[in-house]
Amino acid sequence: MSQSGMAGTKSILVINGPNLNLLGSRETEFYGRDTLEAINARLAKRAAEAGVRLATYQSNSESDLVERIQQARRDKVDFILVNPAAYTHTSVAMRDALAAVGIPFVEVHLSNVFAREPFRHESYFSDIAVGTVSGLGAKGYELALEFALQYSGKE
Ligand code: CA2
Repeated sequence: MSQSGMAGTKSILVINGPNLNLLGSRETEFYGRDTLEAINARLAKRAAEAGVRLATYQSNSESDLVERIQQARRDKVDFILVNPAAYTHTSVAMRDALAAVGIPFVEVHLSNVFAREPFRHESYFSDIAVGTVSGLGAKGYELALEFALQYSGKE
């Protein structure tokens, strides 16, 4: 169900967790060569084409990420794409924030977490997400955005 503030305008928030500000510089074998700025620019372009409001946010701080998720409810955000990064595997606080705001979300990972260390196989988010994308690189954000554009809550 859309909770859009401005009549008819869907609002989508993209949240990225710790160290994703370093994208494109190191560990390119896992995370690819795109910078976060480049990824966000592509998402913004697609959102503009679709007539949707899109905001992006990255933080290395768990508390700031929790605050931003809480803010999303006040902003009447309809859908969230979130890559919690390392907090995927540790953050009950981010999970609780997403559960509390009740905004549907897709969990996105650049790398295939299931092909990596066992500790990356556990997520505090997957069971409350609408779905997850893992291992498709930066394209995963774009595919998740396409899903969010079509999402009506009646799926
Ligand atoms: O595959 C993903 O998207 C991850 O969420 C990325 C996290 C990792 O802890 C998760 O298990 C899977 C790590 C993000 C670190 O990003 C960097 C980017 C460039 C250079 C170094 C780290």
